[in-house]
Amino acid sequence: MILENKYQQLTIHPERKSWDLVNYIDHAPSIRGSELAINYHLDSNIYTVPNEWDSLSLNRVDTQDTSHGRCQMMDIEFPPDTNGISVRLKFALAEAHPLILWKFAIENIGVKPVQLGRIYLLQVNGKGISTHKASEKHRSMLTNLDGEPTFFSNGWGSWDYSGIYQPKDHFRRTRLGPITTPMRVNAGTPQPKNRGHFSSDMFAVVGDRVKRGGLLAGFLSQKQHFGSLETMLDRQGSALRMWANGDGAQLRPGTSIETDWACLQPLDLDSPTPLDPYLDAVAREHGIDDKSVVNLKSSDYTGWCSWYHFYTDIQEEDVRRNIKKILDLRQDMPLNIVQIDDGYEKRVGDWLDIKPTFTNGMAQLAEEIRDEGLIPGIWLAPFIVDPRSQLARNHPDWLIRGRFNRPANAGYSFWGRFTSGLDLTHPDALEYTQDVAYTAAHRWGFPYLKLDFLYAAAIPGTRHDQTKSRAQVLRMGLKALRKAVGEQVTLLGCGCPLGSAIGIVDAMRIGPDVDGHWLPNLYGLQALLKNEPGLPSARNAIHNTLTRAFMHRRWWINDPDCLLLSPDTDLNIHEVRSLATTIALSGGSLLLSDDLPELPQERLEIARSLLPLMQEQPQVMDWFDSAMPSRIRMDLENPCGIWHLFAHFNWLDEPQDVNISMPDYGLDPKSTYLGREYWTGRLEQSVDGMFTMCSIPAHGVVIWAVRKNTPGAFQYLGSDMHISQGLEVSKFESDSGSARIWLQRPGNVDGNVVLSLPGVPIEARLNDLPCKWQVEDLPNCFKFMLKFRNQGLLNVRY
Ligand code: 9PG
Repeated sequence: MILENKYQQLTIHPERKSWDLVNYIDHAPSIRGSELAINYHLDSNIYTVPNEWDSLSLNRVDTQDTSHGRCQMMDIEFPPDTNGISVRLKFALAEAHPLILWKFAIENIGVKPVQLGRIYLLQVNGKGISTHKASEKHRSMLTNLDGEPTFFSNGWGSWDYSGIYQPKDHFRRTRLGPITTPMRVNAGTPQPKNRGHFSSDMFAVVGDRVKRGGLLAGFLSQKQHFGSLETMLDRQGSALRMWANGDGAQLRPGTSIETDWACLQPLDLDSPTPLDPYLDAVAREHGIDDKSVVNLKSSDYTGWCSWYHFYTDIQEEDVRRNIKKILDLRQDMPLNIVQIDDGYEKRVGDWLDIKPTFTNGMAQLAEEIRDEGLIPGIWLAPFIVDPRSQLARNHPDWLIRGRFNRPANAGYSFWGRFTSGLDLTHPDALEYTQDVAYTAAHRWGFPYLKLDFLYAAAIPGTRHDQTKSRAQVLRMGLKALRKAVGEQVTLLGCGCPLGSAIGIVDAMRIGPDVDGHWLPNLYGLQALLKNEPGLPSARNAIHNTLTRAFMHRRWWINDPDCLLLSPDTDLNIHEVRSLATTIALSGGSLLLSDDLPELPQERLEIARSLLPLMQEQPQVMDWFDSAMPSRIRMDLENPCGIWHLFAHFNWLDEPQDVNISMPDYGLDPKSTYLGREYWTGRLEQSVDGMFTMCSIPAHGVVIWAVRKNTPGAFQYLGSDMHISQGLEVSKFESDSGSARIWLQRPGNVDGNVVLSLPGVPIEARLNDLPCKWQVEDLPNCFKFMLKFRNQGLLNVRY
């Protein structure tokens, strides 16, 4: 039994009860002897299906049109086991994409309900996990990973560490146990302790850093189950397991369930966008065909958030002072959203009970914000409950239950208690969350909702409806919130298992909270916490912004969390610039979160230089090669031509001299390039495809605007007005002996632009007044000093 396209060949071996997958993409790992198994419980026994491979029946449908294009389909039916559990296995091999998809349909035609456990869709044991029948020849494993096997692990939720591991590494587990585990760990995903043993959620990539081939394994959605993956990396044969978590949900007689599609995609690690076939398939699976999913389509996704300066001490007056500052800054630095974060509510859970420090109530404040032409936004955590809330007291039956029928632990929060999760299968609890979201959006008037701590609906425990998996409950809850507020309201997911929200939210937090400390430093415990992967810190936030950059504009708008600019934090100026550069290059939202009236002008200028936003998806060059990626490329184009931004970060604790080498960013070293570095203004011409000896401070960054050198031509090389060093140009023209550049910036500008000219300037005028220039270090390069308001026309004769 074989399915084949130009990328892959799948062979099913009923006599071995396993299947093989050979990938034709160069050096991509292949799979030998993968087994399938569905575990379920009945009367405290564990059973495994399918096992009757001798009497399976094969229904082969040659090709079918699906949402993933034409697919070769194969349908295998296993006879029911003694308890009446019958299984169908469907394979679909896409003709136009390097994707093989498969899923189980499980039906209970028996007389007793069973509880589903792990549903293994892929299981090769490699060298590390020994099996009884493991003769060398039939050992099941991933092959072709004998160079430097590497694993990309995706964290479960918004805050959770995502990044690569090698055989010598340890998985980054939290050491804070029940305090934080429910918030950050999918209960179905193991947190391995041994070297070379790793896990992941929803999808993962295994690849060989030397051979440059890889294989993505994952699920196209998390509508039915949370998917988990586990590997043991070994040059001689790696293990990989992938399963859907049945969560012990009941499958009652006469009912059936289909898993989400499992998927394998071979890939070339050196392709600029290696994960695209998978990312696009996931988007299609959720009805996202248009790549811009956000509701804030016409305006920039910019604003201010109250959290990282005021925390829960926020008062109405603080919001008002910040609105006033936003209005004062409007001409120079337009911000759109005013988002009130946690702290206005009396207790988490009692969302309609507002603190007296919000004297006039939320509707009034929203109206004030709207009247100023700004977008009011508000934070809600509709699925988590503070046990001291009225909600918990009045409706104990709305809480997910754990051991001894006590409320299940949803993690410890700085609200000062272990929290609980709402049981969304209780119709009244679900209706309450819908009413809360509707009230915030439509009675109070906040068209932008930050929905936080969403994982709390998906913690393990007992619910009213015992037939639902945790993933089904969360998906249902998120859809109910979307339905309650309508399509026009912008939803930002946070603290959310990523897969559950695709196609529902407009934007998603993809990393831990930012913080005024470089490393986690909760309660001053830096020494203890510095390796905690998900705790608030600038480094942790930056890390995931880089490692999850590829999700941007495929599944939602990435939210890299806020930019902290204040000189009063523990971050030095280089760290602030690294944060600003990462956020700018994420292509996602930009929210400031300082007390704006207190910010010194030179720090505000940093934010100003990021506006308007560059909304492109960045390319993180070394996402599979460094645990903390350091090189980003973004390609830009406008009337001043085509150019690239190359960022290089120095994550070491001491300064570093680096060469910015064109091939490292995918450019041809044989051409010569002109580059201008944004933060220092340094100008360089490449020698042998390199800008050499670029010194970068500890935790700092350089960001070069790189343009192909066209000798004898008139060229724009950059400016100190915008981090892109080019998007400030709205029109550009030249003829023999003169050139004109139209510049567009909000407000008053006092800056400079650098040009390369075919000759020496004879005269330069800005908006018809004479302007000064200066010779730069590179031949034919000149810097023009400009002062204008909103628009500047620079006219140069040479
Ligand atoms: C408001 C904050 C902000 C922030 C969110 C989220 O482990 N914890 O106790 C924990 C607390 C806060 C937190 C994440 C984890 O942050 O990411 O932007 O909205 O809630 O309470």
